[in-house]
Amino acid sequence: MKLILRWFPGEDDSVTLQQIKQIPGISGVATCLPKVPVGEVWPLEQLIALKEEIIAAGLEVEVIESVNIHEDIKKGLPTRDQYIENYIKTMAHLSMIGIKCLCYNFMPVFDWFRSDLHRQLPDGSFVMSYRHEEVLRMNPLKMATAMLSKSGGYSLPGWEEERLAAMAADVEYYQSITIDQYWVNMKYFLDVVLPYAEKYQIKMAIHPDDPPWPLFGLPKVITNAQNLRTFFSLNKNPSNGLTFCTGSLGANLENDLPAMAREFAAQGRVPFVHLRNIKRLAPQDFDESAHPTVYGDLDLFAIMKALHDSGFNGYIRPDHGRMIWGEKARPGYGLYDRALGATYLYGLWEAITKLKKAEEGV
Ligand SMILES: [Mn+2]
Repeated sequence: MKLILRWFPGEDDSVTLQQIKQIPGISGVATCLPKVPVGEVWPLEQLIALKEEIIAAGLEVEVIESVNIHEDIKKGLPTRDQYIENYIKTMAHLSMIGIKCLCYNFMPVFDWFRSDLHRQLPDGSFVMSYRHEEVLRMNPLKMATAMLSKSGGYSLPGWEEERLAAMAADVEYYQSITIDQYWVNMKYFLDVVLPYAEKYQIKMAIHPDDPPWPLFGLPKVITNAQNLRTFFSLNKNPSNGLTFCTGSLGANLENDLPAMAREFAAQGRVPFVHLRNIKRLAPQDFDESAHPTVYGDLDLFAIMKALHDSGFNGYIRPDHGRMIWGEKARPGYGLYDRALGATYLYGLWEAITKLKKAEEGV
């Protein structure tokens, strides 16, 4: 297991590589080239420069989060082939700098939704929160404008401006296609891309839908165990994997996360894990919370144990943190609470490992 932290290059992050290097247990970062427009090839020179910057700080870069998928691929338009070709060229470049895991998502139009990016908790910390009724009262465009206006000047991953421009037309398009057609479009992409991923020794890791339920009539498919089984049945290539994001999947009360971690990690389908906790206030309302089990509804120990028992050997990162100690940063991506989360996760992993060794009498 390698513990990493997400980091955004090019002065689009309040957190520096030097600060990340000082967090106990962290071996590297998950990063991206945020300025390359969706659908274009990531230039090799920029990737080499990015890697050199990270290596110079004493950190590794083996995970990319994310190479976004052009909407034409998700829509299944004839123009998708060119974008898929570009995706494969990007993967070739990523393999040249030693990338081993590629996180992506197949969510229509938007990567994630919150109704509030700065909700204050009684302890004075600020968290991102989701209230279903509030979201339903907005249309997607209002939602996007509200989220961007509260991002504190940082880009919001997955909410790139070029996406927003075409948003209204995109939403209408997706409302007109069936879930079955959406699966077909996904399979088309996987069937072309996965043989290359295998050749380049890159594990593809699809991120679940966040939140994991239908919104605005858009198809949402990476939401629960049954749909994940469907997903893995689309293409059995060993490079076909999942980013097991506990905060996303955990928003659905019916998802048994330790059982899901056990099932999919044991099949070798989990190269990357996002660990965070959430506090549910109603079946479809939640606040993001501090990582330790007691602060939320997800049993982080049980999830870690399930991964450990299943021989998990991939990358883990603490996911969103709260904003604490007066920090100003991109919502969810400050230094302090993610560092606390990282050391908590590191401690859980050490304890599970040592207890098992003691039990085995090693
Ligand atoms: Mn996540």
